[in-house]
Amino acid sequence: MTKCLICKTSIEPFLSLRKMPIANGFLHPDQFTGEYFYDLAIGFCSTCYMVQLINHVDREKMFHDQYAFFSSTSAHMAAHFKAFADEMKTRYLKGKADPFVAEIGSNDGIFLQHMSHGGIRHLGIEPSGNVAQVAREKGVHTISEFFDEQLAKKIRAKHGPADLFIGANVMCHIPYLHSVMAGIAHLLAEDGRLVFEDPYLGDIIEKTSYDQIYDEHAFYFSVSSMEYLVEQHGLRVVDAQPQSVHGGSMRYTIAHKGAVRVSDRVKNQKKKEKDLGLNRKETYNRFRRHVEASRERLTDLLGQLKQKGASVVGYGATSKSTTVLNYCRIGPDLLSCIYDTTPIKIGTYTPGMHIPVRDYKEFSDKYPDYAVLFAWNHKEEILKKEKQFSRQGGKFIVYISRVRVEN
Ligand code: DWN
Ligand code: SAH
Repeated sequence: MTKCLICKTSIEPFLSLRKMPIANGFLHPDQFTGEYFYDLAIGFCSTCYMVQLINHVDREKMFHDQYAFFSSTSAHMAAHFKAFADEMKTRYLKGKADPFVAEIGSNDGIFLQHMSHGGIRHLGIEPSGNVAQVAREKGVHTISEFFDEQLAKKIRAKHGPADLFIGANVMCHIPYLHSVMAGIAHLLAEDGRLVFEDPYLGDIIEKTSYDQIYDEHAFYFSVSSMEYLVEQHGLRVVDAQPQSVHGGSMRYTIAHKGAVRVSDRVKNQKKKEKDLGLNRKETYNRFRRHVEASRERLTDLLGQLKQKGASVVGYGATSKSTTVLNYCRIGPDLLSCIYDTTPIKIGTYTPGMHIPVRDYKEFSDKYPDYAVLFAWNHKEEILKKEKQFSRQGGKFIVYISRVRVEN
């Protein structure tokens, strides 16, 4: 029996996605033998409503000096983080004498660069050494460590309380969330705010975006489960704002209990979650059936295209694609390669299924008939960039929310 990481009661597994490699474990042929695999499965806690992984991969296997995800590869995300930073400055930092901003999972400095350039005292906490170094080169103060309660104490002793504590697509990556929340409660100034965003469970269920399920994503948050967690640390969810990025995210604003009025949006969102059935086991069983149907449709479609002799590639070697490729058993026989912009991924092979990753600049050398859009969350940006592909008759295959060929 597996115990809930948040409330310690037992969790109910509802979907098993087979043996999986490390989602960002892009590799070279000499590393194929001995590649690491684990059982990817997810469960629901009917006590605190937290949806979570059943098995966890050691953090050092995922976050290290060769981490393959660089936040600034998307211009749309760069604009999102600029707007996020501007809003935070106006709302919470204006008029403060010498504010201090901390961010976990600060990656290549996509958010904190806007604090650094504004002369604001800041600290990035980013364990993946290579992306942290890129941030430092942009003038962003960064330490390469994993954040937890112990580190929070050290940071407060050195820098004083944080007026603002930020996290984007990182909180859901940390299985030891109680330590993280206890640390934040200790570090946050009395009138400080914790503001973070993560992929939203409601969107994952509604869109059948099962590809959000992989080793790095230990949790799939809702406002209801977040409330349960933070209240155990003297904190309160005071706002919840849906975001369109990463296929549908939620931005949570959290403060010390009693410090701030709770927005009506929190109550409204919790009502929506009940209506969506996020508190019921049946919802997750239905999700499993939708996932299985999606796999069948995608593999059928790719099988038919192969029979017809069509050329098919992938676009965007995302972490999410590792789940889809391995769960659906899609290999180089069905997809000849995947195009991507990330230098560290180019020339490698995808985890588990070993499809070659090529430079996106070569995509136009000889356009394929079809391209499976694994970076579906960046669809607008990619479609704009690849107008010529569509113009000369190429078609994108999208599998979220349903499998289809886009015309
Ligand atoms: O939570 C996480 C999110 C924030 O980022 C991490 N656990 C890991 C990572 O997940 P992902 O790999 O699924 O993220 P993206 O942003 O969907 O990845 C985009 C991929 O697509 C990158 O490899 C870059 C590539 N790309 C491209 O080839 N052309 C992206 C864009 C925008 C493009 O135009
Ligand atoms: N915030 C960025 C990066 C998200 S990827 C964005 O939204 O684009 C997740 C990042 O969290 C990785 O860079 C990883 O190294 C970092 N991370 C993982 N565990 C962490 C921990 N315990 N403390 C701080 N950062 C962590």
